[in-house]
Formats: sequence, structure tokens, C-alpha cells
Amino acid sequence: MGIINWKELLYPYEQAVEELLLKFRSLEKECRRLGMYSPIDSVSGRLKRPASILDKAGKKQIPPDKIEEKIEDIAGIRILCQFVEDIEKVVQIVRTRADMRVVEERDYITNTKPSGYRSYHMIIRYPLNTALGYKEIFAEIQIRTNAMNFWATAEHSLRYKYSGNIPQHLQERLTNCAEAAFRLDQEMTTIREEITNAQILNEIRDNLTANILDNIQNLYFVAKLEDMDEINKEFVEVWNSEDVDALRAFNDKLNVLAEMYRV
Ligand code: 0O2
Repeated sequence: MGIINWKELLYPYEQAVEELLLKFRSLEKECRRLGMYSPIDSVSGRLKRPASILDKAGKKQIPPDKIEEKIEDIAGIRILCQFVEDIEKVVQIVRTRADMRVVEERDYITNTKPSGYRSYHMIIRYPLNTALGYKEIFAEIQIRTNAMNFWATAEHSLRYKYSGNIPQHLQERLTNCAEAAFRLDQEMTTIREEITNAQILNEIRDNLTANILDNIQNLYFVAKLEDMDEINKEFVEVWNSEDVDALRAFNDKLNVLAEMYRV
């Protein structure tokens, strides 16, 4: 194999992983800030190690000058979802984004791999502005549930340890675990609505509380001490009531008060 300038080869992919992480994490954060349900539960990313790149290039007989063109997962992003139904929503988000172009999709959820592996893969072309100019690179986005990921991570470790030849007794256990993960996803789906509603409510409650605390903090500078005493007492009462409507009404009241002091 010819000489590879690893720094020059990998830097754009490192940049892509960082940018993609930021973009998908921002999306998740934005949903939460807006009190909306986020189909993205968490996001991670990794750069393929040179040894793995060489290994794959060797297996697929890819010459060094074709690595960028033929190996599509040097930059990898993994998006984890709580429920199987969320995966389709994330897939739609990726398909409609203006800052990346989907070139291939592999649905290992409908078509589970013989190993038991389930995940949705999307290969994208991603534009980058690097120090050496504009370029487009491939990146792989893996989308799966937490249960699918739990299994895949465990299986990956075993496959690595046994260099792909997992002993029969372990393989049987793994197959059982894959079925259990599949059933867990199915069971979770049956209470999905209850869980997502509860999470949205918690998010709204947290956002309102943060606004109230900001308001109280600001009022300390301008309001009378007796008024602040009253406000603090009322806050404790409203907080203890765990009533979102009461929290909202109290927050509105503080907004009006803050406005009055501003005037
Ligand atoms: P790593 O360490 O994650 O980078 P190929 O290598 O040809 O089989 P191909 O055609 O590039 O793979 O794409 P494929 O099969 O759609 O996806 C490859 C990646 O999906 C793998 O990357 C794994 O991350 C994951 N994957 C695919 N099949 C399995 C499986 O049976 N078990 C687990 N745990 N993961 C799987 P790499 O390069 O193998 O490894």
C-alpha cells in the first residue's frame, strides 16, 4: 500500500464529525427548549481509526488513493432514539436537510442482518470548507433505538475480541439478547404516548421554572424587599403544587411585574 498522509486525509472528516455533532445536538436542544418532544435522544460521533481504515481497504481491495471515494464511514455519527417510531422521524429530518445530501440508505431494521443487527444507515455527502478549500466528503449516519444500540455495542465488543469468530454458545446467547431487545422496543411502543406526554410536561415545567428563577433574580435588583418576600413565598407554594398551569400563571405575573418595574 502506498504512503498515506493521515493528517491531511483525516482532518476534514474530523471537522465533519464535529459539525454534524453540533448540528444534531442543537436540534435536540431546540426541541427541548421549545417544550417539544425530541425524536433524537442522544448523538455521538467517531472518526474511524487508521488501522480500521486500512483493514477495510485491504478487505475490499481499495488502493490508498481511492480511500476517500470508496470508504463511506470514515466519519460516523450515531443518533439514538427512545422509540422505533422516532427513527423514521429522524430519517425524514436528514432527508430534508439542505446542508447534506443522502446518497444511500440501508434499512437493517426491516431487513435485520443475520447477526441480529438492527439499525438504519444513511450515507451522506457533506460539504466542507477546509483550509485547503471546498470539498465534499462521505459520512455515515447510524440511527437506532437505545435497545438496538445496547445489543450492537455488546456484539461489536465480542466480535472484536474473537476476531469475528464468536463461540457458538455465546452466539446463541447473543441471538436471544437480540430477540429480547426487539421485544423491549415493541413493549416500549405500547406505552410510548404516555412516556412522551410525561416528558413534554417535564420539559415545560423545567423551562417555566428556569424563567421564573431568572425573573426572581432580576426582580431582586429593582423590587421592594417586602414584595420579594411575597414572591418567594408564592413561588414555593406554586412549585410544591406541581401544577403546570399554576407555574405558567405565576410566570406571567412575574413577567408583568418585571415590565412594570422596567417602565
Ligand atoms: P466500526 O468499528 O463501527 O467502524 P462492511 O464492512 O462491508 O460489512 P459496509 O458495507 O461498509 O460494511 O456497511 P454496513 O454493513 O451497512 O455498515 C457497517 C457498519 O455498521 C459497521 O462498521 C458497524 O458499525 C455496523 N454494523 C454492521 N453490521 C453489524 C453487525 O452485525 N453487528 C454490529 N455490532 N455492527 C454492525 P464497521 O466498519 O464494521 O465497524
